[in-house]
Amino acid sequence: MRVFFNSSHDAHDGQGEMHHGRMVPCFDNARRMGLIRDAVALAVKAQLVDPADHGMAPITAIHDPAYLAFIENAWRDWQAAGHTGDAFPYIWPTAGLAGGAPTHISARLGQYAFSSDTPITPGTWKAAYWGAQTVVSAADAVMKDGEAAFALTRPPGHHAHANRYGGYCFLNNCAIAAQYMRDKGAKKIVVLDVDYHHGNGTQDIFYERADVLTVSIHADPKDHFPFFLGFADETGRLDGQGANLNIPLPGGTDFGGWSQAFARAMQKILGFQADALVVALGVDAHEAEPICDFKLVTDDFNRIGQMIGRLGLKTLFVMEGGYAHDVIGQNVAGVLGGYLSQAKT
Ligand code: Q9C
Ligand code: ZN
Repeated sequence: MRVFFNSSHDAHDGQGEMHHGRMVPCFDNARRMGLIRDAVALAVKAQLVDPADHGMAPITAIHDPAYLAFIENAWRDWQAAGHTGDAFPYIWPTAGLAGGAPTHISARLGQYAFSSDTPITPGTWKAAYWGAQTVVSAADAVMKDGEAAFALTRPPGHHAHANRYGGYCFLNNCAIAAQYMRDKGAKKIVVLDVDYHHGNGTQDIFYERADVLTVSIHADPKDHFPFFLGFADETGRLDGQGANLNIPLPGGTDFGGWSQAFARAMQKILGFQADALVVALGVDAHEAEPICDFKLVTDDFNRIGQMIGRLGLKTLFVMEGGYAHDVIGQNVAGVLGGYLSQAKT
């Protein structure tokens, strides 16, 4: 399988994040990528491909210009304010406290961040920009010959909205890829999100559109991140009514519960008759994951790959979460290997 690799990923290098009241090393760290790359190289005869530069157009097709300008310049502005550590927000515009148009970097961090777990570092924009180029390059390859590809990148993307960052995500790579595929002639796209966390950004970006079906299987937001989106009654709006499916699952879910959810997702996806599939490939549903509480084991990820292969769609895999260094490589390789064992092309 072609594996498009974001070799600029390590430019995003957070020193730490607040976790249960303490600063801890960032869960989204550079080591993840090498571990996944090496495991995938062994398991699925990966051909590593460098991304081409498709410029800003595929990114501005999804994200607001003012938001992009903010992310691109945030580190410079933070440094100009005299700060040397990673940039984090500490105040947010909330109901009753949202007046004016403040220009200070701390106000704008709160304006554009929806969570406080996501550092901005000197190379964040470079890593995120090349991450988007990595998924666009992979999407381009899939559209050209119909064969599957894997975009191996960090930072992840599925939590990012058109104008908000958080949950370790800045640019919504899956949304950028889906829109790019639309622009290259695919009429209907499915984004299937198997990351442990709800794909809030992807849902929001396509919520009023009928041409992109968003499906997410995830930990119930009533007690899991991102808390404020991802409930079962969110089914789309206006033209997009019926084109969003959330399947929230309780803590402790094992493959029995997860695969029942997938069966529901599969019915919805097959009924939609899409031209292509984008998989938001997080592997953080594994039992060893540090910030998650599902109970999948490594063999289950191969089964997930097989089930995705049986959907019979042109498929682009995009890396999302997965933080347990001992198992993420095997789990990603398992999905891709399972897919290849079932896919027609
Ligand atoms: N220290 C993805 O898996 N972090 N993002 C909460 C706070 C939010 C995970 C922990 C988890 C986001 C792509
Ligand atoms: Zn996740």
